Amino acid sequence: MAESIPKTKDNPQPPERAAGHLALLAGAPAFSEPLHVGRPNIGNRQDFEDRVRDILDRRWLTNGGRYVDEFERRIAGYSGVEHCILMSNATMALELAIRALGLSQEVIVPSFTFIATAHVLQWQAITPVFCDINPDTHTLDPGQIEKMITPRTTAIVGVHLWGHACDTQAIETIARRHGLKVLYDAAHAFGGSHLGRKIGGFGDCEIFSFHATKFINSFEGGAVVTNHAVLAEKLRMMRNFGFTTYDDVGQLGINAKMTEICAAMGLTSLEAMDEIVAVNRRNWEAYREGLAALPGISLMEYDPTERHNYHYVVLEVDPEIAPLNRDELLAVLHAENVLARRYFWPGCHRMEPYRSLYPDAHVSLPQTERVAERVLTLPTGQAITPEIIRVVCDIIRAATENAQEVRRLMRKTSAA
Ligand code: T4K
Repeated sequence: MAESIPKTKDNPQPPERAAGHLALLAGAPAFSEPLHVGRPNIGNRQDFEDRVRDILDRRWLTNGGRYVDEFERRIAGYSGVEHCILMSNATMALELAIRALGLSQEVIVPSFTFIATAHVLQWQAITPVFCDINPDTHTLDPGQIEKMITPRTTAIVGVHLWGHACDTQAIETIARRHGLKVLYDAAHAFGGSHLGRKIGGFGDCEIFSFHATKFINSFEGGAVVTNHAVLAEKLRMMRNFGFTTYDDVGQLGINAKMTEICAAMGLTSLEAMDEIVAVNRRNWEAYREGLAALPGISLMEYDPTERHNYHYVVLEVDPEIAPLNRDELLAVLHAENVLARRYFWPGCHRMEPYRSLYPDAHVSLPQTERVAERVLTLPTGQAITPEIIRVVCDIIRAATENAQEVRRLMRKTSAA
Protein backbone atom coordinates (compact mmCIF):
# COMPACT_ATOMS: atom_id res chain seq x y z
CA MET A 1 0.00 0.00 0.00
CA ALA A 2 1.26 3.48 -0.80
CA GLU A 3 0.96 5.95 2.05
CA SER A 4 -2.30 7.79 2.50
CA ILE A 5 -2.14 11.54 2.05
CA PRO A 6 -2.04 13.29 5.42
CA LYS A 7 -3.65 16.73 5.67
CA THR A 8 -0.41 18.59 6.35
CA LYS A 9 0.87 21.86 5.04
CA ASP A 10 2.61 19.85 2.29
CA ASN A 11 -0.73 18.53 1.10
CA PRO A 12 -2.95 21.54 1.49
CA GLN A 13 -6.68 21.01 1.56
CA PRO A 14 -8.59 23.65 -0.34
CA PRO A 15 -11.06 25.95 1.33
CA GLU A 16 -14.56 26.30 -0.10
CA ARG A 17 -14.49 29.11 -2.62
CA ALA A 18 -17.25 30.96 -4.35
CA ALA A 19 -16.93 30.93 -8.15
CA GLY A 20 -15.53 34.19 -9.44
CA HIS A 21 -13.63 34.87 -6.22
CA LEU A 22 -10.12 35.01 -7.64
CA ALA A 23 -7.02 36.00 -5.68
CA LEU A 24 -6.07 38.31 -8.53
CA LEU A 25 -9.41 40.13 -8.27
CA ALA A 26 -9.73 40.20 -4.51
CA GLY A 27 -8.84 38.10 -1.53
CA ALA A 28 -6.35 35.49 -0.46
CA PRO A 29 -5.01 32.66 -2.63
CA ALA A 30 -7.10 29.48 -2.75
CA PHE A 31 -4.18 27.45 -1.36
CA SER A 32 -2.13 28.57 1.60
CA GLU A 33 0.83 26.42 0.50
CA PRO A 34 2.11 25.98 -3.07
CA LEU A 35 0.67 23.15 -5.16
CA HIS A 36 3.61 21.75 -7.12
CA VAL A 37 3.54 19.94 -10.45
CA GLY A 38 6.34 17.53 -9.53
CA ARG A 39 5.44 16.51 -5.97
CA PRO A 40 7.05 13.07 -5.55
CA ASN A 41 5.06 9.88 -4.97
CA ILE A 42 6.61 8.18 -1.94
CA GLY A 43 5.28 4.60 -1.76
CA ASN A 44 5.37 2.53 1.40
CA ARG A 45 7.65 4.31 3.90
CA GLN A 46 8.08 1.25 6.10
CA ASP A 47 9.39 -0.84 3.19
CA PHE A 48 11.78 1.93 2.23
CA GLU A 49 13.02 2.37 5.78
CA ASP A 50 13.54 -1.40 6.13
CA ARG A 51 15.65 -1.37 2.98
CA VAL A 52 17.69 1.59 4.21
CA ARG A 53 18.34 -0.21 7.52
CA ASP A 54 19.47 -3.30 5.61
CA ILE A 55 21.82 -1.22 3.42
CA LEU A 56 23.41 0.34 6.50
CA ASP A 57 23.63 -3.00 8.33
CA ARG A 58 25.38 -4.64 5.40
CA ARG A 59 27.61 -1.60 4.74
CA TRP A 60 27.19 -1.86 1.01
CA LEU A 61 26.24 1.59 -0.20
CA THR A 62 27.13 1.81 -3.89
CA ASN A 63 29.22 0.25 -6.73
CA GLY A 64 26.54 -2.30 -7.51
CA GLY A 65 24.78 -4.17 -4.73
CA ARG A 66 21.63 -6.09 -3.94
CA TYR A 67 19.14 -3.29 -4.52
CA VAL A 68 20.65 -1.99 -7.75
CA ASP A 69 20.70 -5.57 -9.10
CA GLU A 70 17.09 -6.15 -8.09
CA PHE A 71 15.88 -2.81 -9.46
CA GLU A 72 17.63 -3.55 -12.78
CA ARG A 73 16.02 -7.00 -13.01
CA ARG A 74 12.58 -5.61 -12.23
CA ILE A 75 12.81 -2.73 -14.72
CA ALA A 76 14.03 -5.06 -17.47
CA GLY A 77 11.33 -7.62 -16.64
CA TYR A 78 8.58 -5.04 -16.56
CA SER A 79 9.68 -3.44 -19.83
CA GLY A 80 10.16 -6.79 -21.57
CA VAL A 81 13.81 -6.10 -22.46
CA GLU A 82 16.92 -8.15 -21.85
CA HIS A 83 19.14 -5.50 -20.31
CA CYS A 84 18.67 -2.59 -17.93
CA ILE A 85 21.67 -0.50 -16.92
CA LEU A 86 20.83 1.83 -14.07
CA MET A 87 22.56 5.20 -13.97
CA SER A 88 22.79 8.14 -11.58
CA ASN A 89 20.19 10.05 -13.65
CA ALA A 90 18.63 10.01 -17.12
CA THR A 91 20.93 12.76 -18.38
CA MET A 92 23.97 10.55 -17.75
CA ALA A 93 22.09 7.58 -19.22
CA LEU A 94 21.42 9.55 -22.42
CA GLU A 95 24.97 10.79 -22.56
CA LEU A 96 26.51 7.34 -22.15
CA ALA A 97 24.08 5.77 -24.64
CA ILE A 98 25.02 8.41 -27.23
CA ARG A 99 28.71 7.74 -26.64
CA ALA A 100 28.34 3.96 -26.59
CA LEU A 101 26.43 4.04 -29.88
CA GLY A 102 29.23 6.10 -31.40
CA LEU A 103 27.06 9.04 -32.44
CA SER A 104 28.85 12.06 -33.85
CA GLN A 105 28.46 15.14 -36.09
CA GLU A 106 24.67 15.72 -36.33
CA VAL A 107 21.73 14.10 -34.59
CA ILE A 108 18.07 14.85 -35.24
CA VAL A 109 16.12 15.67 -32.11
CA PRO A 110 12.96 17.61 -31.19
CA SER A 111 13.32 21.06 -29.67
CA PHE A 112 10.09 20.63 -27.72
CA THR A 113 11.61 18.63 -24.86
CA PHE A 114 13.44 19.13 -21.57
CA ILE A 115 16.77 20.83 -22.16
CA ALA A 116 18.72 17.69 -21.16
CA THR A 117 17.83 15.98 -24.46
CA ALA A 118 19.67 18.67 -26.41
CA HIS A 119 22.45 19.25 -23.88
CA VAL A 120 23.65 15.63 -23.91
CA LEU A 121 24.42 16.04 -27.62
CA GLN A 122 25.98 19.50 -27.53
CA TRP A 123 28.01 18.49 -24.45
CA GLN A 124 29.71 15.87 -26.65
CA ALA A 125 30.27 18.29 -29.53
CA ILE A 126 27.41 16.78 -31.55
CA THR A 127 25.08 19.24 -33.29
CA PRO A 128 21.46 18.81 -32.24
CA VAL A 129 19.47 19.35 -35.43
CA PHE A 130 16.08 20.46 -34.17
CA CYS A 131 13.14 18.90 -35.97
CA ASP A 132 9.50 19.94 -35.73
CA ILE A 133 6.77 18.02 -33.91
CA ASN A 134 3.33 16.73 -34.70
CA PRO A 135 1.03 19.21 -32.89
CA ASP A 136 -1.38 16.42 -31.93
CA THR A 137 1.14 14.16 -30.20
CA HIS A 138 3.92 16.68 -29.36
CA THR A 139 6.44 14.09 -30.62
CA LEU A 140 8.76 14.18 -33.69
CA ASP A 141 6.90 14.66 -36.96
CA PRO A 142 8.25 11.90 -39.26
CA GLY A 143 7.21 14.01 -42.25
CA GLN A 144 9.85 16.59 -41.26
CA ILE A 145 12.70 14.25 -40.36
CA GLU A 146 14.02 13.51 -43.85
CA LYS A 147 14.26 17.22 -44.63
CA MET A 148 16.74 17.54 -41.77
CA ILE A 149 18.98 14.62 -42.80
CA THR A 150 22.41 15.50 -44.25
CA PRO A 151 25.51 13.39 -44.97
CA ARG A 152 26.63 14.25 -41.42
CA THR A 153 23.54 12.82 -39.70
CA THR A 154 24.28 9.80 -37.50
CA ALA A 155 21.07 9.25 -35.54
CA ILE A 156 17.54 10.21 -34.60
CA VAL A 157 16.65 10.78 -30.96
CA GLY A 158 12.89 10.63 -30.43
CA VAL A 159 11.26 11.77 -27.19
CA HIS A 160 8.12 10.01 -25.91
CA LEU A 161 6.86 13.31 -24.53
CA TRP A 162 4.33 13.15 -21.68
CA GLY A 163 4.52 9.36 -22.10
CA HIS A 164 3.06 9.45 -25.64
CA ALA A 165 5.18 7.19 -27.81
CA CYS A 166 6.80 8.55 -30.96
CA ASP A 167 5.74 7.15 -34.31
CA THR A 168 8.41 4.47 -34.00
CA GLN A 169 7.49 2.66 -37.21
CA ALA A 170 7.94 5.76 -39.36
CA ILE A 171 11.09 6.85 -37.52
CA GLU A 172 12.72 3.44 -37.81
CA THR A 173 11.82 3.11 -41.49
CA ILE A 174 13.54 6.44 -42.18
CA ALA A 175 16.51 5.42 -40.02
CA ARG A 176 16.94 2.14 -41.91
CA ARG A 177 16.78 3.96 -45.25
CA HIS A 178 19.61 6.28 -44.21
CA GLY A 179 21.64 3.92 -42.00
CA LEU A 180 20.98 5.88 -38.80
CA LYS A 181 20.88 4.78 -35.17
CA VAL A 182 17.68 5.39 -33.21
CA LEU A 183 17.34 6.02 -29.54
CA TYR A 184 14.37 7.16 -27.53
CA ASP A 185 14.32 9.51 -24.60
CA ALA A 186 11.59 7.72 -22.65
CA ALA A 187 12.12 9.80 -19.49
CA HIS A 188 8.32 10.28 -19.20
CA ALA A 189 7.19 6.94 -20.51
CA PHE A 190 8.03 4.18 -18.04
CA GLY A 191 5.04 1.86 -17.64
CA GLY A 192 3.53 2.75 -21.00
CA SER A 193 2.92 0.67 -24.10
CA HIS A 194 3.06 1.30 -27.82
CA LEU A 195 1.68 -0.88 -30.61
CA GLY A 196 0.73 -3.31 -27.86
CA ARG A 197 4.38 -3.65 -26.67
CA LYS A 198 5.90 -2.20 -23.52
CA ILE A 199 7.94 0.95 -24.06
CA GLY A 200 11.60 0.09 -23.54
CA GLY A 201 12.34 -2.25 -26.44
CA PHE A 202 12.15 0.21 -29.34
CA GLY A 203 15.12 1.49 -31.34
CA ASP A 204 18.72 0.70 -30.39
CA CYS A 205 17.92 1.61 -26.81
CA GLU A 206 15.57 3.68 -24.68
CA ILE A 207 16.25 5.85 -21.64
CA PHE A 208 14.04 6.14 -18.55
CA SER A 209 14.24 8.79 -15.84
CA PHE A 210 13.55 7.99 -12.19
CA HIS A 211 14.02 11.56 -10.99
CA ALA A 212 12.02 12.59 -7.90
CA THR A 213 9.43 14.32 -10.06
CA LYS A 214 8.84 11.28 -12.27
CA PHE A 215 6.15 8.58 -12.17
CA ILE A 216 8.57 6.06 -10.59
CA ASN A 217 11.28 7.75 -8.58
CA SER A 218 14.60 6.81 -7.05
CA PHE A 219 15.35 10.37 -5.78
CA GLU A 220 17.72 10.77 -8.75
CA GLY A 221 18.12 7.99 -11.28
CA GLY A 222 17.86 6.82 -14.83
CA ALA A 223 18.36 3.74 -16.96
CA VAL A 224 19.26 2.58 -20.43
CA VAL A 225 17.17 -0.39 -21.54
CA THR A 226 18.09 -2.41 -24.59
CA ASN A 227 18.02 -5.84 -26.20
CA HIS A 228 21.59 -5.47 -27.47
CA ALA A 229 24.02 -7.42 -25.29
CA VAL A 230 27.20 -5.77 -26.60
CA LEU A 231 25.80 -2.28 -26.06
CA ALA A 232 24.67 -3.24 -22.56
CA GLU A 233 28.11 -4.57 -21.64
CA LYS A 234 29.78 -1.42 -22.94
CA LEU A 235 27.41 0.77 -20.91
CA ARG A 236 28.06 -1.23 -17.73
CA MET A 237 31.77 -0.59 -18.11
CA MET A 238 31.33 3.05 -19.09
CA ARG A 239 29.26 3.91 -16.00
CA ASN A 240 32.05 2.50 -13.78
CA PHE A 241 35.15 4.32 -15.12
CA GLY A 242 35.64 1.66 -17.82
CA PHE A 243 36.72 -1.02 -15.31
CA THR A 244 36.65 -4.56 -16.68
CA THR A 245 38.11 -6.25 -13.58
CA TYR A 246 39.39 -4.99 -10.20
CA ASP A 247 42.64 -3.86 -11.77
CA ASP A 248 42.03 -3.25 -15.43
CA VAL A 249 40.30 -0.52 -17.40
CA GLY A 250 39.20 -1.48 -20.91
CA GLN A 251 37.85 1.82 -22.19
CA LEU A 252 37.12 5.43 -21.37
CA GLY A 253 34.54 5.65 -18.62
CA ILE A 254 32.98 7.89 -16.03
CA ASN A 255 31.10 7.59 -12.76
CA ALA A 256 27.39 7.27 -13.53
CA LYS A 257 26.47 4.63 -10.97
CA MET A 258 23.21 4.54 -9.08
CA THR A 259 23.55 4.21 -5.28
CA GLU A 260 21.89 1.49 -3.20
CA ILE A 261 19.69 3.98 -1.38
CA CYS A 262 18.38 5.33 -4.69
CA ALA A 263 17.64 1.78 -5.86
CA ALA A 264 15.84 1.11 -2.55
CA MET A 265 13.61 4.10 -3.24
CA GLY A 266 13.14 2.97 -6.84
CA LEU A 267 11.99 -0.50 -5.76
CA THR A 268 9.63 0.98 -3.17
CA SER A 269 8.21 3.29 -5.80
CA LEU A 270 7.91 0.45 -8.32
CA GLU A 271 5.89 -1.58 -5.84
CA ALA A 272 3.37 1.27 -5.61
CA MET A 273 3.13 1.57 -9.40
CA ASP A 274 -0.44 0.31 -9.84
CA GLU A 275 -1.74 2.64 -7.14
CA ILE A 276 0.13 5.60 -8.60
CA VAL A 277 -1.31 4.93 -12.07
CA ALA A 278 -4.81 4.65 -10.57
CA VAL A 279 -4.42 7.98 -8.75
CA ASN A 280 -2.94 9.69 -11.81
CA ARG A 281 -5.77 8.42 -13.97
CA ARG A 282 -8.41 9.46 -11.45
CA ASN A 283 -6.83 12.94 -11.31
CA TRP A 284 -6.64 13.23 -15.08
CA GLU A 285 -10.31 12.27 -15.38
CA ALA A 286 -11.25 14.79 -12.67
CA TYR A 287 -9.49 17.54 -14.64
CA ARG A 288 -11.19 16.41 -17.83
CA GLU A 289 -14.59 16.64 -16.19
CA GLY A 290 -13.81 19.93 -14.43
CA LEU A 291 -12.51 21.63 -17.57
CA ALA A 292 -15.09 20.32 -20.03
CA ALA A 293 -16.69 22.85 -22.36
CA LEU A 294 -14.31 25.71 -21.57
CA PRO A 295 -13.75 27.69 -24.77
CA GLY A 296 -10.28 27.22 -26.28
CA ILE A 297 -9.03 25.06 -23.40
CA SER A 298 -8.41 21.38 -23.99
CA LEU A 299 -6.82 18.59 -22.05
CA MET A 300 -4.39 16.36 -23.93
CA GLU A 301 -5.96 12.91 -24.30
CA TYR A 302 -4.28 9.55 -23.73
CA ASP A 303 -4.73 6.85 -26.37
CA PRO A 304 -7.27 4.47 -24.76
CA THR A 305 -5.87 1.47 -26.68
CA GLU A 306 -2.46 1.70 -24.95
CA ARG A 307 -1.16 1.62 -21.38
CA HIS A 308 -0.15 4.95 -19.83
CA ASN A 309 1.18 6.19 -16.53
CA TYR A 310 -1.05 9.33 -16.73
CA HIS A 311 1.77 11.23 -15.04
CA TYR A 312 1.27 14.51 -16.90
CA VAL A 313 -1.89 16.60 -17.09
CA VAL A 314 -1.27 18.76 -20.13
CA LEU A 315 -3.56 21.65 -20.95
CA GLU A 316 -3.56 23.46 -24.27
CA VAL A 317 -4.84 27.01 -24.43
CA ASP A 318 -5.76 28.25 -27.89
CA PRO A 319 -5.15 32.02 -27.83
CA GLU A 320 -7.52 32.55 -30.78
CA ILE A 321 -10.47 31.11 -28.88
CA ALA A 322 -9.79 31.14 -25.13
CA PRO A 323 -10.71 34.40 -23.34
CA LEU A 324 -7.27 34.40 -21.64
CA ASN A 325 -4.04 33.19 -23.18
CA ARG A 326 -1.76 30.59 -21.58
CA ASP A 327 0.50 33.10 -19.81
CA GLU A 328 -2.46 35.04 -18.41
CA LEU A 329 -3.95 31.81 -17.10
CA LEU A 330 -0.58 30.87 -15.61
CA ALA A 331 -0.46 34.20 -13.74
CA VAL A 332 -3.97 33.60 -12.38
CA LEU A 333 -2.99 30.11 -11.16
CA HIS A 334 0.26 31.29 -9.60
CA ALA A 335 -1.61 33.99 -7.70
CA GLU A 336 -3.67 31.15 -6.21
CA ASN A 337 -0.51 29.21 -5.29
CA VAL A 338 -1.14 26.66 -8.05
CA LEU A 339 2.36 26.34 -9.50
CA ALA A 340 1.39 25.09 -12.97
CA ARG A 341 4.37 24.92 -15.35
CA ARG A 342 4.75 25.81 -19.00
CA TYR A 343 6.93 22.82 -19.88
CA PHE A 344 8.78 22.96 -22.38
CA TRP A 345 8.51 26.60 -23.32
CA PRO A 346 10.14 28.23 -25.23
CA GLY A 347 11.73 25.14 -26.84
CA CYS A 348 15.41 24.24 -26.57
CA HIS A 349 16.25 26.26 -29.71
CA ARG A 350 15.22 29.46 -27.87
CA MET A 351 17.59 28.81 -24.96
CA GLU A 352 21.36 29.07 -24.69
CA PRO A 353 23.65 27.95 -26.15
CA TYR A 354 21.30 26.99 -28.99
CA ARG A 355 19.72 30.37 -29.69
CA SER A 356 23.19 31.84 -30.27
CA LEU A 357 24.62 28.83 -32.10
CA TYR A 358 21.61 28.18 -34.34
CA PRO A 359 19.72 31.50 -34.59
CA ASP A 360 17.69 30.37 -37.60
CA ALA A 361 16.47 27.08 -36.09
CA HIS A 362 12.98 28.52 -35.49
CA VAL A 363 12.35 28.77 -39.23
CA SER A 364 11.79 25.03 -39.49
CA LEU A 365 9.95 24.74 -36.18
CA PRO A 366 6.52 26.40 -36.64
CA GLN A 367 4.59 23.72 -34.74
CA THR A 368 7.11 23.68 -31.90
CA GLU A 369 6.76 27.45 -31.52
CA ARG A 370 2.96 27.27 -31.68
CA VAL A 371 2.63 24.41 -29.17
CA ALA A 372 5.21 25.93 -26.79
CA GLU A 373 2.99 29.04 -26.47
CA ARG A 374 -0.09 26.98 -25.55
CA VAL A 375 0.95 24.27 -23.12
CA LEU A 376 0.47 24.29 -19.39
CA THR A 377 1.02 21.30 -17.09
CA LEU A 378 -1.10 21.01 -13.95
CA PRO A 379 -0.39 19.44 -10.53
CA THR A 380 -1.18 15.76 -10.18
CA GLY A 381 0.17 12.64 -8.42
CA GLN A 382 -0.56 11.23 -4.98
CA ALA A 383 -0.38 14.60 -3.24
CA ILE A 384 -3.33 15.88 -5.29
CA THR A 385 -6.96 14.96 -4.56
CA PRO A 386 -10.15 15.37 -6.63
CA GLU A 387 -11.22 18.10 -4.15
CA ILE A 388 -8.08 20.07 -4.92
CA ILE A 389 -8.65 19.54 -8.64
CA ARG A 390 -12.23 20.81 -8.32
CA VAL A 391 -10.87 24.09 -6.90
CA VAL A 392 -8.15 24.36 -9.59
CA CYS A 393 -10.80 23.86 -12.27
CA ASP A 394 -13.08 26.42 -10.60
CA ILE A 395 -10.23 28.92 -10.69
CA ILE A 396 -9.69 28.32 -14.42
CA ARG A 397 -13.42 28.58 -15.08
CA ALA A 398 -13.75 31.77 -13.01
CA ALA A 399 -10.73 33.28 -14.75
CA THR A 400 -12.14 32.66 -18.21
CA GLU A 401 -15.57 33.99 -17.18
CA ASN A 402 -13.98 37.16 -15.76
CA ALA A 403 -11.33 37.50 -18.44
CA GLN A 404 -11.76 41.23 -19.08
CA GLU A 405 -11.47 42.10 -15.42
CA VAL A 406 -8.46 39.77 -15.00
CA ARG A 407 -6.70 41.42 -17.96
CA ARG A 408 -7.44 44.92 -16.70
CA LEU A 409 -5.96 44.12 -13.30
CA MET A 410 -2.90 42.48 -14.81
CA ARG A 411 -2.24 45.56 -16.92
CA LYS A 412 -2.67 47.77 -13.87
CA THR A 413 -0.25 45.61 -11.82
CA SER A 414 2.40 45.52 -14.54
CA ALA A 415 2.12 49.31 -15.08
CA ALA A 416 2.55 49.99 -11.32
N1 T4K B 1 14.48 13.94 -20.87
C1 T4K B 1 13.29 14.46 -20.57
C2 T4K B 1 12.23 14.47 -21.63
C3 T4K B 1 13.04 14.97 -19.29
O1 T4K B 1 11.83 15.52 -19.00
C4 T4K B 1 14.06 14.93 -18.33
C5 T4K B 1 13.85 15.47 -17.01
C6 T4K B 1 15.30 14.35 -18.69
C7 T4K B 1 15.47 13.87 -19.98
C8 T4K B 1 16.45 14.26 -17.73
O2 T4K B 1 16.14 13.39 -16.65
P1 T4K B 1 17.01 13.45 -15.26
O3 T4K B 1 18.46 13.61 -15.64
O4 T4K B 1 16.48 14.60 -14.43
O5 T4K B 1 16.74 12.10 -14.63
C9 T4K B 1 12.13 18.74 -13.54
C10 T4K B 1 13.03 17.57 -13.25
O6 T4K B 1 14.16 17.97 -12.47
C11 T4K B 1 13.52 16.88 -14.50
O7 T4K B 1 14.01 15.62 -14.08
C12 T4K B 1 12.38 16.67 -15.47
N2 T4K B 1 12.80 16.10 -16.72
C13 T4K B 1 11.66 17.97 -15.75
C14 T4K B 1 10.49 17.77 -16.67
O8 T4K B 1 11.17 18.47 -14.52
P2 T4K B 1 12.52 21.28 -13.25
O9 T4K B 1 13.62 22.20 -13.65
O10 T4K B 1 11.15 21.63 -13.64
O11 T4K B 1 12.62 20.94 -11.68
P3 T4K B 1 12.08 21.73 -10.42
O12 T4K B 1 13.15 21.69 -9.40
O13 T4K B 1 11.52 23.04 -10.83
O14 T4K B 1 10.91 20.78 -9.87
C15 T4K B 1 9.67 20.66 -10.54
C16 T4K B 1 8.54 20.77 -9.52
O15 T4K B 1 8.57 19.66 -8.64
C17 T4K B 1 8.61 22.01 -8.65
O16 T4K B 1 7.34 22.59 -8.62
C18 T4K B 1 8.99 21.49 -7.27
C19 T4K B 1 8.54 20.06 -7.27
N3 T4K B 1 9.41 19.16 -6.50
C20 T4K B 1 10.65 18.87 -7.04
C21 T4K B 1 11.50 18.04 -6.36
C22 T4K B 1 12.85 17.72 -6.92
C23 T4K B 1 9.00 18.63 -5.30
O17 T4K B 1 7.88 18.91 -4.85
N4 T4K B 1 9.85 17.78 -4.63
C24 T4K B 1 11.08 17.45 -5.10
O18 T4K B 1 11.79 16.65 -4.47
O19 T4K B 1 12.89 19.86 -13.88
